[in-house]
Amino acid sequence: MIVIKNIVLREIHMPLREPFKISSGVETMRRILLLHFKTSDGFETWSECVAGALPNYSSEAIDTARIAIKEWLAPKIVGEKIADPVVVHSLLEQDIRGHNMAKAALEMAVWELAAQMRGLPLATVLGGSRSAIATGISLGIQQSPEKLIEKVAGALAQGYRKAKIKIKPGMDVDFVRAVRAALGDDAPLMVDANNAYTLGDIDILQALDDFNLMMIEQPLAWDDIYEHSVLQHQLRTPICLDESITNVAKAKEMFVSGSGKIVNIKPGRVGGFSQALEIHDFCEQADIPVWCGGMLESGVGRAYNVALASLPNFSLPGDVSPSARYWEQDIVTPEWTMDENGMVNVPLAEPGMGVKVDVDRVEDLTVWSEVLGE
Ligand code: OSB
Ligand code: MG
Repeated sequence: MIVIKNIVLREIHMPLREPFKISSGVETMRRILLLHFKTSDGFETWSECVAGALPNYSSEAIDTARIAIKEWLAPKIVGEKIADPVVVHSLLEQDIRGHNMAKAALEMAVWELAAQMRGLPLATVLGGSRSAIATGISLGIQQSPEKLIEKVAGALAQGYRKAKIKIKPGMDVDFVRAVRAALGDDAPLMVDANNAYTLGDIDILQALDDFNLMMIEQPLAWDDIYEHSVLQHQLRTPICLDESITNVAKAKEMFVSGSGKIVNIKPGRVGGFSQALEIHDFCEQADIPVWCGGMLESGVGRAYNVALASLPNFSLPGDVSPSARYWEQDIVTPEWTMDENGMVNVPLAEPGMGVKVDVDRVEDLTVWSEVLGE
């Protein structure tokens, strides 16, 4: 039985090593909502809410997540007897619509506590089967094709198994053509549009078909399934949905309507691990490959992503780059590292998420904090 005694909610500020630009905005300093949990029998854990500063990815943002967690979600679980982490998702869904990232920060922490209590690695409790994760890099929009070529070439030389190029209208076909020409036919490339196009842009999107991309991620509206099906039927390149897949029912809609052929699973976007596992299992039996996306997480959020990405149907490289790709210094020890073959190890040597939080560093980075519960 898990009983959460209290949660310390805090915001930390972590400067990114380089600005991260997507079609809907740029991030230079990551505002991160961190949660620290204590149970009635002395277990502790940390989790991260992956909402960004602005609601430009989903409708959530760090400020809405703070209110959702404090006012509506934490009160549903603090002090309650939780027999198993699988029940938390439905507890949080009860009468609260949306706020998936806020829900996930609570739900995933309960899985981590359960892993500690069972004496098992988090990855094992989730059903993971891999000891290392193939890793891709997500590259923000660059000023010029030359700059982008340099970034992609550098990343592939470091060992990354996939390079994801952010695109937007006017910075798409020419950029991708230049990278393909410079790096050759075999370079593992994909693009992510973060909703920057409409069906009216079919010519641009079909032009991308010439570059043998692994996939085109979320070209159309953030909450769309239908128009992606219209588009997929006119493209050879597989569409990968990210923003639109907010629960397992959306993955089923994608499958039956042919809106895409690949799913990017981010546990934050889908409300936590129980939905992430359901999506994983559905896609596995429907023969849809999945991979683990990222939200520029600190080492805490990354631990949850790495554990999830160890499941068998995560067959494509995930956006689970090592700490040094984002931060001068991460808030966990050991920091996340990647080997020269682009692999990040799944921590399997000890119970739980496998990294320790550097509490002094977190204190230094804290902007505000508050205690929920006793
Ligand atoms: O669309 O996958 C995305 C970051 C913030 C918001 C949306 C996205 C991303 C990324 C970053 O692509 C991936 C990473 O964490 O490395
Ligand atoms: Mg994306």
